[in-house]
Amino acid sequence: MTDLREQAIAILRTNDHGGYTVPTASGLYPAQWNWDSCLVALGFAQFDPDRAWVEIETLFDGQWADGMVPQISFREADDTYFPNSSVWQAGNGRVKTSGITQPPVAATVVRYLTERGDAPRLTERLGALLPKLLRYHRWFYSARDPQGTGLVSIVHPWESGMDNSPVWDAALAAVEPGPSVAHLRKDTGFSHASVRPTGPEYDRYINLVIGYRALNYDPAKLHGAAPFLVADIGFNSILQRANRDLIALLRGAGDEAGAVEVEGFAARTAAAIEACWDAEDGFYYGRDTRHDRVIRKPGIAGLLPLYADPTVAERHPALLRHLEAWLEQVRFGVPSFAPGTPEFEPRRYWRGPIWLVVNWMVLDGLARNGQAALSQRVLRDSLELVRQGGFGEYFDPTTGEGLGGNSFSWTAAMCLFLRS
Ligand code: 2M8
Repeated sequence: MTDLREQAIAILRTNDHGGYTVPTASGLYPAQWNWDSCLVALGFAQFDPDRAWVEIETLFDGQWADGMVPQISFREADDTYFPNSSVWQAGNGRVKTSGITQPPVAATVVRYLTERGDAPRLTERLGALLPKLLRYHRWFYSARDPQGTGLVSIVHPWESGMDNSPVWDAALAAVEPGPSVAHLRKDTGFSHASVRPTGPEYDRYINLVIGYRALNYDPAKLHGAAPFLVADIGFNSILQRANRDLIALLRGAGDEAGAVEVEGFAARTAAAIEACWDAEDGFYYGRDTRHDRVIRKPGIAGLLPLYADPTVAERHPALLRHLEAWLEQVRFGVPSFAPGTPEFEPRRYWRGPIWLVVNWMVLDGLARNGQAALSQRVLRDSLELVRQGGFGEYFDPTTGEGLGGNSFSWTAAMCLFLRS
């Protein structure tokens, strides 16, 4: 039997469709996904540094003129996916894309690749990417936080990457469902319907897309009109970490003006994330911007301020007690939603299962916050999941079973990266 490293490398090589990596060999996602690609680059970096950079370069080839980097870049036949490019009808003239974005991990990954220092033409490549990263971050603050609150809002649950987390339930229920799209869905042909988002959720996902398409995905109109507008704590934490990494990259490259500009974004976001701390519950919660209310739901996103800021654990040790309590109730960490709650479903998409990419963010945040023992626990669990559950898309925290798409790229990438 080949070892895990060889298996993981084989998966990334197989899913490499020529400069970009599809998320799975199963056919479930026949395109390039934004945060999948960035996180997959962390895996490529372990055996092919040049290829790691290519993944990011290809992703930024889909960047829009206004700076947005889309959730999906459609680069091959996409009729096994719904909604595909013919539904989105979007792009930048070169690449067909969706019309929304995803968690901005790019600057964090580029910093990691830069600090490894082992890719060919590194200075030139970084020089080409930095202005694109800067435009991407500027876009978030102008398009998604026009009032300058420090928290950017997402306009679709898909932007969060945690599609049907219970955190969105109330905000999504307030969205008009539109006509049923049950007959158009393709995902349930690949994964059992019982583990995928429900029919009512999908109807609303698509109705949002249709509404945004009618506005030509114009950010100036979208922010005011979006029926789903949420300042997610996880998304903002990921952006904040990326802000810090972008500042380091810009300063390292001698772009002081750029670094100072991003420091301005980061200062606002640091204060706004801190204002999301709920002292009573000892947890971080995001806000429903559209309905101006706190979303008091314990999703894994509420742990991600640890990933954004190495001083969180010292300020709020209560946050760690939540994580410890979650870990006591499952065999493997970290469930994507608090176990023991009525919404927790260990096998259904983002309502309880484990994703290794989020585990990495949690364990990295814990280590940076001086929580070595907890960080090691999450690392051990992550590697054990692959050893016994294979390279699935995600894992059941109560049994460790691998679920969803098989030969999954970011699971393979995390296996390589976390073992390094
Ligand atoms: C899932 O999301 C897509 C839509 O973006 C889907 O279900 O069709 C999520 O897990 C998301 O975070 C991920 O990027 C994508 C591809 O792995 O799949």
